[in-house]
Amino acid sequence: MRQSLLSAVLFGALGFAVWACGDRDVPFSVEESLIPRPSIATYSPGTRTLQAQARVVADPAFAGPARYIAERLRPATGYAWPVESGRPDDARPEDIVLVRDPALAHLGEEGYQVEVDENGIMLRASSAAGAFYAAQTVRQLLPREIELDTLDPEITWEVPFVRIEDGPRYAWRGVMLDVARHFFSVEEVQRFIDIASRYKLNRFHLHLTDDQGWRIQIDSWPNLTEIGSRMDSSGGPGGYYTKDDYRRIVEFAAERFVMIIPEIDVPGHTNAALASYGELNPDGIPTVLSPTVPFASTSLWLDGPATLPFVEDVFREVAEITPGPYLHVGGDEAAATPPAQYREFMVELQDIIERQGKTMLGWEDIGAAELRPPLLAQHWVRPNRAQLAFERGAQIISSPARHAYLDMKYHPEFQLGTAWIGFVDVQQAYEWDPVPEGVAPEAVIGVESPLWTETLRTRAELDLLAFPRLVGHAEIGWTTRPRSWIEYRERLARHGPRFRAQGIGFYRSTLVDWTASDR
Ligand code: TNX
Repeated sequence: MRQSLLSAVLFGALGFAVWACGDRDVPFSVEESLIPRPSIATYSPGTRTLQAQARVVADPAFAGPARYIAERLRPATGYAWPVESGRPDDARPEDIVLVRDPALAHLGEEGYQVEVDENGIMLRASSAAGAFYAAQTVRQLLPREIELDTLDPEITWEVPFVRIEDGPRYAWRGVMLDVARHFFSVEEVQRFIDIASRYKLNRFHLHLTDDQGWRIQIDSWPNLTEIGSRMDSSGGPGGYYTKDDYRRIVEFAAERFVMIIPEIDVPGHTNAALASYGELNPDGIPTVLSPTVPFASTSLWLDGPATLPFVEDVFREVAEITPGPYLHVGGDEAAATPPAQYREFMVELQDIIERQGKTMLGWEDIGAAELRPPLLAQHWVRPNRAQLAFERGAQIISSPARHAYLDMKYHPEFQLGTAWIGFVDVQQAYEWDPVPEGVAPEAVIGVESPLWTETLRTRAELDLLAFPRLVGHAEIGWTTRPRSWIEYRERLARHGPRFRAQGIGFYRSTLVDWTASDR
């Protein structure tokens, strides 16, 4: 018997068991493999099968999400999935219907409902983002083969009868990719964004500059890319994004309701800039571009006459190509900058950012300076710094290295990654709360998972470090339900084959019994 048939039978039986309990919130419901876990999911016996003549019928405001889901459904089903603008009355029972319903505003900007029953498959939301997340949920309710790019004529495309009502815990659900230590192509970045959006992440932070390389075109300071981009942490040739490349990333992300957060790290972590322009150094001589700059050893020359104009030009040009309201200024590990100068510079920098019409965001280290709201600070290692920023009125994004850093080794023998904070296995990556000590819960706007790339060069290496930890973080950022590792571990195991179908090369942590769901 085909696995899909078998699982359909099992699915039905288990679905019935859960339904029969009459419990809307069964914590260990075995049939469920959705990540992140929805607020409410009520299963009932029965399934709906996708039909060859089915269409996607959507409110005109949801044309984007409708096209997205149709594109996903076409390759594996082989059905045409025409997308049509219309209301529920225009739909036939076999259609997937996306309904705009302002009455669902109480679920939040990103909330949605999914209803699968004998009448059809109905997705409801008050905004397009909610419709997109509803579509991602339906995608995960389908057999995993829906992820394949080739036709699978043997599958019956069944969706269990279910009623889901869902919306996020946090507004900020992010992932960061360090493209400075090793450079990743536009296509690699887009693939990563696409996968992140499947797990309902909505922020993509690009760490664009660091000691080892400068990765974004700045027209008024061309050496930054002419010279500063031509190295990476392995001594390789590096690379950079032209402004058009960057715009392509922004646009691709926006179609998936992901906002790009660009980071230009100042005043530390700046050797690539210092090597590009002598006037940013006290002796007027460019430094040497090098893959092995010691941590926290570099700083812009803050007394230099060229430095503030340089910083303003860079942030102005980045602001011009960034539709989102935030500019990330880094501000971390500026040990080579005299503390008083650091504080003064950060205050000037906030003015520069505001002149671009943007809000300043920095690593928690910026808490040292007298900054004012609106301000965002990203917690990574010292809760007291995050607390300082919070006391100055900052909102906090939580990225504690001990749990959220995707570049930490899973265990001592793991071949890739770093371990300065210790080892972070899948359980430790899942078991934490985003509220740092000393910070009020309402000041925390979300979570973000940084993927630093000192040791990572390829897409396969990114996958291995990011997955499955990132989807656990996505769940922490999204779900409003109480979480338990014991429950999650099983759900994650059931999700394993779905990673494979998506072509995600995840780390098979021994804490998870992947074999239970293997074919
Ligand atoms: C600390 S996190 C850094 C990065 C490194 C990372 C490695 C932060 C703000 N600074 O420069 O890449 O550790 O884990």
